[in-house]
Amino acid sequence: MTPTITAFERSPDHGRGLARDMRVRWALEEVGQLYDVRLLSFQAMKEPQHLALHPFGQIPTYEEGSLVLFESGAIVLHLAQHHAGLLPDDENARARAIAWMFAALNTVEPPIVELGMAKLLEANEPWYEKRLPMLEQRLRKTLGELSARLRDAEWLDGEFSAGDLLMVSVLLRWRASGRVTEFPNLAAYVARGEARSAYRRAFAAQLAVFTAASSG
Ligand code: GTB
Repeated sequence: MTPTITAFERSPDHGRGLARDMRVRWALEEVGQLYDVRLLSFQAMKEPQHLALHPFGQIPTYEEGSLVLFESGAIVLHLAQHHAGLLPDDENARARAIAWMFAALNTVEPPIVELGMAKLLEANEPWYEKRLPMLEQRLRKTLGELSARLRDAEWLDGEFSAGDLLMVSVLLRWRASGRVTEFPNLAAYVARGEARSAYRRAFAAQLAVFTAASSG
């Protein structure tokens, strides 16, 4: 059965692959699973039909037969558990790869998003100048720790896994800020992820959606 995911009809990132359908598309491409995409406007995301699938009215969702999932991490984990290629067979290595998935979403993504959102939404607020260095320092600390663990390894723990897929996905938003010279090994790690053919196919697919919406 071909699963269906949801994505922005017109992504606010202008096709840069930063919206969270990208990580799901990438996982689908890594495991060789064909998929359909249902595109949604911001308005449609908040309507009852979509809220029945996603309690927070967001993208992405994943529908496969009677199964409906939301949360990009849960979707990637589901794909990794049901297809070969994104989690190691060894039980302990598998548990560690899943730990890296949680680390990406629970430890690394929050300070990246918080800094980005503050820059986007709070720049004119009286507290901004005081808050910014604190957010930057918090992110620098986390990235420094990740960088120290990765060193010059190709991936976080042996072979490429769903942990790397999510970590690279999360770091792409940091990379988009342009301030990557401080952690060259993380920048190189992100570039290795982007060089994977599955990533490139997923990126092209989401860009095609934005390009079509812009030319229409
Ligand atoms: N925790 C959820 C998950 O991982 O699936 C978060 C899902 C989420 O934040 N979805 C966003 C959404 O639907 C799209 S990805 N937002 C609409 C809404 O909440 O009303 C977030 C996103 C949006 C835009 C950019 N960008 O422009 O760069 C990057 C990321």
